[in-house]
Amino acid sequence: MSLKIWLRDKLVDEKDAKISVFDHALLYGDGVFEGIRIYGGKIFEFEAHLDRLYNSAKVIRLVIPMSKSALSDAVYKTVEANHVVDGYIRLIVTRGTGDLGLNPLICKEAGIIIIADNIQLYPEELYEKGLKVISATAIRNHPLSLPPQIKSLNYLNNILAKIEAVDKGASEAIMYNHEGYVAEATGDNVFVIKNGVIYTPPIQAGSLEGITRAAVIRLAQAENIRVIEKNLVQFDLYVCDEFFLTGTAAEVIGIVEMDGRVIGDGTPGPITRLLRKKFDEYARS
Ligand code: PXG
Repeated sequence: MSLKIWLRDKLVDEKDAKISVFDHALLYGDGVFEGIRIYGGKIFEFEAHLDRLYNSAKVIRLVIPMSKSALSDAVYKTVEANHVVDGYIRLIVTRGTGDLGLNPLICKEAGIIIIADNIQLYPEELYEKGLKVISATAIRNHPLSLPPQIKSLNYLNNILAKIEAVDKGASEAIMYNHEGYVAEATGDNVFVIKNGVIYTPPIQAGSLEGITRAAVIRLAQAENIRVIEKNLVQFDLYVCDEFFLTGTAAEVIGIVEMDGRVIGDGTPGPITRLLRKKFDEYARS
């Protein structure tokens, strides 16, 4: 079935959803985006996603040509037009049409693209068995180069890390920062559990401020599980009792092997399972 896509200021057929080859999003990866879930017709943590989008845009001096509430209406209209109940929204703001030069400030108006589609969830089996990850040699963006908190259309270093994972037969790659501390996975935040305490790298270690991450921290604390934000090194991941990732696409998923080391007993642990269940209940509540 052909989708209805929001393009600039209206819904168009998928076949007509086209942007200029002079859009700097294409020429330079210049733009920002969000990936958002819809559970049972409700948009998950929509405010937080909108806030992150507008903050990312502000930092790269991209003016989103719509208020938050107008953009929110456009997202709801796109969801309704595509009859999405359990699905995924990709909200993209491009720098807009410019010329072949780098200067973004000559681009007249930012482009808005909204895609709402059903998604194929990872098979349940993957959540039961857990994933294999590797350490990437490609590091996360240096914060003085491109702040990792910006959810930009520039994912090349994460893509290089993902290629390393695929080459080694793993599902995900763990990325470190310029100082060697754990930052995050290529599209997910990292958590480990040791002696019943949850540890996750601080955002300052070089990760995106994950919205799933924040929800899982709150859910863990509600279960009286301690969560400590602390710089982690590779050793901490190898010797933890449990290891899981959080993200919009993966939700909460256990890691059972890293760089050839078995994590815990080789299956997603009890706290990981509990948090996955709590997350599922929360998302659908
Ligand atoms: N780190 C990075 C680098 C990300 O891109 C996350 C962490 C998790 O954040 P949220 O807010 O989703 O909990 C992301 C998530 C997708 C997709 O298809 C998502 C992301 C990137 C690429 C694809 O869901 N971002």
